[in-house]
Amino acid sequence: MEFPIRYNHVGYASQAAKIFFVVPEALKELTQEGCHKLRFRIVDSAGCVLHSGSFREGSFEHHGLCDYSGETLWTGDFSVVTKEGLCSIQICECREACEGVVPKVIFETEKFEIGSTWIERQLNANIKSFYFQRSGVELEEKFAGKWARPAAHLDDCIGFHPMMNREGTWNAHGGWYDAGDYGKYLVNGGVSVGTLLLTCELCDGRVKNVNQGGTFELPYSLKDETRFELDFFLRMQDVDGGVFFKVTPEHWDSFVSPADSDKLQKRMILGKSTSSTLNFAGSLAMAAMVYRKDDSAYADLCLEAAKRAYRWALDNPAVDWPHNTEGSGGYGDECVADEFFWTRAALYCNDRDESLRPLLLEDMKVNGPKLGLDWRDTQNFGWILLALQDFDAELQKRAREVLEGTAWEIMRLQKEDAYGLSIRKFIWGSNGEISNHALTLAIVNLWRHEINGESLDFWCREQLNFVYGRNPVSRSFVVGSAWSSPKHPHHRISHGDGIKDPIPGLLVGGINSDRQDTHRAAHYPSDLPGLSYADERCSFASNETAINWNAPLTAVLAMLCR
Ligand code: 9MR
Repeated sequence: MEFPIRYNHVGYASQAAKIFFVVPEALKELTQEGCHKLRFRIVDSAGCVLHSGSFREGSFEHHGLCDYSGETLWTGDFSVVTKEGLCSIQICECREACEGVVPKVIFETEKFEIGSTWIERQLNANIKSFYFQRSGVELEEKFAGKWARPAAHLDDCIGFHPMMNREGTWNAHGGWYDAGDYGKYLVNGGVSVGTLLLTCELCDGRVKNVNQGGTFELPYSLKDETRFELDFFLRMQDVDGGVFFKVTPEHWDSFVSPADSDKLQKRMILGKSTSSTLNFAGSLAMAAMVYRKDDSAYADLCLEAAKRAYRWALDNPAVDWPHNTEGSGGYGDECVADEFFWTRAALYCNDRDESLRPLLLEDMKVNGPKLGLDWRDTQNFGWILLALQDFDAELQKRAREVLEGTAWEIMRLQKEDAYGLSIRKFIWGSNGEISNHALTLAIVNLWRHEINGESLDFWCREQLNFVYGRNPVSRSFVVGSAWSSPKHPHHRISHGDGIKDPIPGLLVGGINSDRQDTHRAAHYPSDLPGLSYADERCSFASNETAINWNAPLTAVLAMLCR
C-alpha cells in the first residue's frame, strides 16, 4: 500500500500552523466511500478527539498534482489545536457526521508531538552530531554512550600529498570529519563553521541543553563545539598565511572505524588554494567577533590569523584547488569573489576599517544574494553580516533590503510548490539546501516578520516540515528523530562501530534526482525525481550526512528556540 499521508513525523510547534497532506489515490485503496467524504481527526494519547476536519484539494497555492512525485495532494489543517502532548492523525469515513455512530478509522499515523520540546531535542541532537564527527580525540562513554570510541586519526604528524612536492610533516590534528567519509576540508568546513558561528552570535546563550531521554547530555556548548573545528582550522594555516585545502586519506576508506582506517592507510595534507584560504579568513574573522567577550586573547589570535590569510589571498587571488578526488571529495570552486565578500564583511565588522568600505561596495555589486548559503556560494555571509551590524546604517539598510527581496523570492517559490519548497530541483544535499533557505527566512525574520502579507516564520517552518517527514518518500531525514528516520546512512563511523543504531542527530542529504550512485546499485523506489532517495549505505548521493547540511539545520532550530 502506498503511504496515504504526508506529515511532520516529529512534531509541530503548539502556536504554529499544522498542515499535512493526504494522497487521495492511496486512500481509495482503504475505503468504499469517495475520498471527498473522508475526514480527519486529531487524537491525543488518551484517545480524546481534539479536532475534526475535512480536506481541501491542493496544497498552499498549488493545484495539488505534484509533478516531481506524481501524486495528488489534498490538505488537512489542524492549526487550531494548540494543546501540548503526543497525538496522532486519524483518517475516518464520514459517518462521524451522523450522531451516535462511531466513525470508522481507516488509517492512523504514529504519534508525534505538539509543543516545543521536540524542537529543543532535535536541536540538541543535531549539535551533538558535530561532537560525533570529531576526529582525532576519544569520545567518552559518559557523552557518547554506546557510540564511544578511542582516539584515532590523530593527524598530528602527517606528510604532504605527492602532488605538493613538499618535504616534512605537519600537525593537522582535530576538526570534524566532513561527512560519511574521513576527509577534513577547509572549504566545506568554512561554510559549516561560519553558519554555526552565526548561530552562536544570535542564539548561543539561549540554546538549552535537554537531556535526551537519560542516555547522555550535550557535553559542550555550541560555542565549545564550534571552537573544536576552529582550532583545527588554525593548525591548517601555513607559515606564509595561506591555508591548506584538506586532510585526505590516500584512498577512499571502506566502511571501517577510524581506528581500523589508521591501520590500513596513510593520511596526508593536500593543497593550498585561494578558496581554502578565504574560507579560513571568513570563518576566523567571524570567530573573533563571537569569542571576543569570553576570551579576548583567542579572539585576537583568530583575527590576526584571518588577516594573514586575507593578505595571502590578495597576493594569490587565483590559486587553484587540488584536482584530486581519490580518497576525498573535490570541493572545486572557480569563483572566489563571494569568499572575498564574506571575508571583507567579517573583517569590517571587527575593526570597522574604513579602507574596506569601497571594496565592500564593489563586492555588493558583483555578489548578488543567493536563496541560501552553500559551500560554493558564500556571499550570503557578507549580506547577513552587513545586515546585522549596527555601526554602518547605510550598508545595514542596503543589506537588509537585499535579503528581504531574497526572503520574498523564497516564499513566492514556496507558495507555488506542492510541498511548500523553494528549491526547484532535488540536488545532492537537497535537505541542506532546504535548511539553508529556511535559515535565510529565519534571519530576515529577526527584523521583519512579514513581507507582502506572508509570514516568514510560517514559511520557515514549512521547510522544516519537509525535512522531518512531510515529503514524497515519507522519511524524517534526521537519524534517530522518528520511526521513519534513516537506518543505513552512508556514514563510515556508523557502520564501522559494530553498533546497530546509526549515530543519532545526523541530517542526510535526502532526495537527489541526479542519482550519481546508480552504479552502486542503490534501489530507488521509482524513476520520479521526487522519489530519488534510498535508505541504503551505498547511496552516497541521497543518504550521506555532511556538516554543511547539519549546520543550517542547527541554525534554524536554534533560531526557532530563541
Ligand atoms: O556536497 C557536495 C556536493 O555539492 C557535490 O555535488 C558532491 C560531488 O562533488 O560532493 C559533495 O560533497 C561531498 C564531498 O565531496 C566529500 N565528502 C562528502 C560530501 C557529501 O557527500
